[in-house]
Amino acid sequence: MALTQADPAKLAAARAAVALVEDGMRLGLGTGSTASVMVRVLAERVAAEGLSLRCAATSKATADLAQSLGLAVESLDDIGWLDMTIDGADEVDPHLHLIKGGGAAHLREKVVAAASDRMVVIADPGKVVEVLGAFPLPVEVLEFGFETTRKLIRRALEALELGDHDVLQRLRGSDAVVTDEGNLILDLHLGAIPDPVALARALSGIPGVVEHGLFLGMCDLAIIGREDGSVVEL
Ligand code: ABF
Repeated sequence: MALTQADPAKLAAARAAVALVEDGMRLGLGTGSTASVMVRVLAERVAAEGLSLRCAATSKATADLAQSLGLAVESLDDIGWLDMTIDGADEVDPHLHLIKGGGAAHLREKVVAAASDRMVVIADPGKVVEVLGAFPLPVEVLEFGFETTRKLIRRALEALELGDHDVLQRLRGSDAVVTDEGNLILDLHLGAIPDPVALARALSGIPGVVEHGLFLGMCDLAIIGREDGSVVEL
């Protein structure tokens, strides 16, 4: 896809984030359509200015895209630590708490973001919410004991008085979505998450849960692109 065809709001956010990149930086590259636009913008800047960067990808898909565009992609452990990660999100609230995982990549995204001095989120205005939860919360779950883990999640939701909501396995057609780590995804259709800290703590305590899509206290800056090419920073 040529950048001229990219969504203008996503392109505006991507350009503003790439403008923060400095020569010699160690970068985390996010996953999703907005992050993909960012990778393309970054590759153009690297080629134009001859920047020297070390990049760690948050998914196989992002690694493939970045390498196809000439970016040097290495394993996170080979780089060791990152100066900045630029990634998308499904929801951003006023506290810069995020829901991520719509791209089934939130486990690696969270590891990469945690290994970064700074996390910058890029998004279009539709991602900005007052309260998290309208977007179904992704939870990466082991295949072993999958249905048991689903029961334990439903019990945790009842204990938090979040009510009886759909906890649905993510499918692509009739096939189970399998993550880069070989795990499965459950999506929690909660509608609203009034206390994301309590929910994150409860989900993290369930053995079969590998990682949930609540990113709390991890985002340092959210760049919201707009159709006119301008951006708002949260
Ligand atoms: C990835 O990007 C996912 O965690 C998140 O769900 C998704 C957002 O995708 P898009 O930019 O395509 O809306 O970080």
